[in-house]
Amino acid sequence: MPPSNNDFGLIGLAVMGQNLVLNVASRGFGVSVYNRTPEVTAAFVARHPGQRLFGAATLPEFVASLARPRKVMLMVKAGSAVDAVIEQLLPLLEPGDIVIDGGNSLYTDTERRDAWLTGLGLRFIGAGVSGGEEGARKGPAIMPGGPASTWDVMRPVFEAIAAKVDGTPCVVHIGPGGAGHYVKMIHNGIEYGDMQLICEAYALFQAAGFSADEMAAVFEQWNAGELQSYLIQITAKALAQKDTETGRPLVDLILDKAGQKGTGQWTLLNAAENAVVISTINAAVEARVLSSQKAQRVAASTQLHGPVADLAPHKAALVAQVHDALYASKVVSYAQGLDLMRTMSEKKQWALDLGAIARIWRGGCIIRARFLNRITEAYAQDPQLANLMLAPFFRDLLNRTQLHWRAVVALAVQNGIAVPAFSASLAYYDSFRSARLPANLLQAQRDFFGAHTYERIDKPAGQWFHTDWPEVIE
Ligand code: NBP
Repeated sequence: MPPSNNDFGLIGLAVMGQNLVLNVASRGFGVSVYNRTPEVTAAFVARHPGQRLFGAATLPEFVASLARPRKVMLMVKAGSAVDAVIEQLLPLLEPGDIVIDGGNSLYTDTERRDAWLTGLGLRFIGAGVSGGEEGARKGPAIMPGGPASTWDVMRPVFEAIAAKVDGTPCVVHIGPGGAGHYVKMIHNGIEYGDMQLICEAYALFQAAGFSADEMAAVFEQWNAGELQSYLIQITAKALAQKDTETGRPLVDLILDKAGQKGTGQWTLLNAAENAVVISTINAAVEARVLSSQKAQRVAASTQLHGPVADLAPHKAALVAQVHDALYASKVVSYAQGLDLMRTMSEKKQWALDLGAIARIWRGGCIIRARFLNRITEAYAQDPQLANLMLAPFFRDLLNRTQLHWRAVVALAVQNGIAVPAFSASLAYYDSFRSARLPANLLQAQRDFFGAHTYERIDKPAGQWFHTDWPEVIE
């Protein structure tokens, strides 16, 4: 006899869905599951006997197995599949039922779906879920958007399945509408930045002649200190991994073409729309794009000249210098991501709690890291903080590390090693701390060719001037 009062339903039994279901079931909830391809459902349920799992062969059977108000989570491929599943569910649901999209949906799609379902009397939550397969199974970071009243209903389930750090669940109500998926998008953008910064450290160590094992030891050591993070930890393990076929370090055999699924590009587009600088994430996305142009790079490598990279003489000093360059660049990257979230929060009136967001990112998700505590503390001290770099802890850190950071970027440039994220972060830092930038000349140029006018430093702000510039004879 099929159940009629299961607590939770999940549609989409691929990697994320399966692991999330096991997580929910392990917390004592009765879970119903459905997958478009029914064989997947049957095989999944058969693999997990003894759990409170009900595998429905049809959607009506699935919906009928759930207690009211029904709580249905979608873990299907982002995009049109989400709309297709919602369309199929609509005739089966009743007002008050809750649909949760846990995939990586674009936040504007979430806003559209929120208006659509709310208009039909249903309740909708767009929830970012981070942590990949392992996070889904053991506890992800969850970023749910939607109305606070719907969050109240879902809170016990979300808090039970989320990762815990110091006993605190890595989930918080992010804000209304698309806020949850928006914050997940920024999380992914920051993840791009973190990964690229680590890869640039790796490139420098390689040029200095470090073996993969030596590098693994450095990352291992860093993981015991201020840079402790999941990404540093897995980097150490990835570098230490040997290929079973050749015995060589596996990383040496992996093709240097990076893939991407689009959340980084979405973040860039959003930053451009809001005129917010996220140059570290930008550099990271572009680095992946350039990496994918392998054939062109191989052809260019024989035609375009650069210095022969030799950082061997710097090997001893490099570990401490690169550590600081990585740390400082990471701070800049987070400062930029937080600035973008603050800007969007004001524009959309989401009232994002940036300190709480940093707190839930401490566990479960890919960017989990020790230093996120410092971000939470910074916003606790000053909720109106304009830029993370100005919080006392981060200001002191940047002041302390900037000389090493410069040394690393200079060394990289002199040796022809591309460090786009290190250098973009440093340029942001130097621009941000410059009381005067060369934009005065830029204003002169604009006024010269377009009569765009300019303000003067010796006259009150808001007074605009135009000069009759000399005629150009070509
Ligand atoms: P996928 O993104 O690969 O999606 C596969 C699932 O979608 C299968 O269950 C498939 O059913 C179902 N599906 C598709 Br495709 N089209 C459908 C349709 N028209 N109607 C109904 N079902 C459809 O799965 P995933 O990697 O587990 O990711 C799920 C979501 O979580 C995605 O949005 C993803 O971006 C996000 N996410 C993934 C990760 C990760 O590490 N993988 C991490 C964080 C977030 P089928 O079996 O019948 O083909």
